[in-house]
Amino acid sequence: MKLYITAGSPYARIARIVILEKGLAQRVEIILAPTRMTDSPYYKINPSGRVPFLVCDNGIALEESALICAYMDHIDGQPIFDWRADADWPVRRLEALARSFMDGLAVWSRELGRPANERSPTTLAHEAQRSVRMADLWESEINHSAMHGPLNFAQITLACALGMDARNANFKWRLGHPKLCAWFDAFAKRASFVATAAPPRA
Ligand SMILES: N[C@@H](CCC(=O)N[C@@H](CS)C(=O)NCC(=O)O)C(=O)O
Repeated sequence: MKLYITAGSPYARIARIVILEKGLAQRVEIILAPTRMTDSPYYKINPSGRVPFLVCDNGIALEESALICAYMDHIDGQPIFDWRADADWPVRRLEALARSFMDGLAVWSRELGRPANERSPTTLAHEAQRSVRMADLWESEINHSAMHGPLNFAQITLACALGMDARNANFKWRLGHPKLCAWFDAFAKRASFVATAAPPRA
């Protein structure tokens, strides 16, 4: 299988963590995709131009980190991240909250990636304020048992969202959030998280 990524994509990071946690590193080739440019050769592989993008051995190609992760989780017939329908609504709620956090941070990050004179001050301010509200919310959610039990997508997604501070100096989520800091610092020791760290923004 081939997984197309960019080094800084938090969505691709989720998929890369799942590969490592599932011991699939030998089966998945990681390929850096040139995104957000005119006429990238990558558009011939994935017309949407987005990452992560998984090309499976049977030729089927998948977009969307959640779908890619579910596919990889099932590939050995022993899923470890599967939901148990009735019992797992709380985890799915938390995962959605973490993804919502990440989605806002990704918009902020995309805006920062534009030339300074093309950035929208309105968007920058809106996403900065959203990130403060979401960090406050997570400070009150982080003691939920699902965030401390066996690894799940809520934990991985939240850690990848918080880790986006490495490329955005204005995302100062640690301030006033001691419980979130303690949770993240413990999670950040995982080998799969360390191995997938994004390089600082160029
Ligand atoms: N909902 C998608 C989001 C993927 C996404 O937004 N990826 C960004 C990188 S973080 C991307 O590929 N951007 C390139 C582009 O927009 O052309 C997922 O979960 O996989």
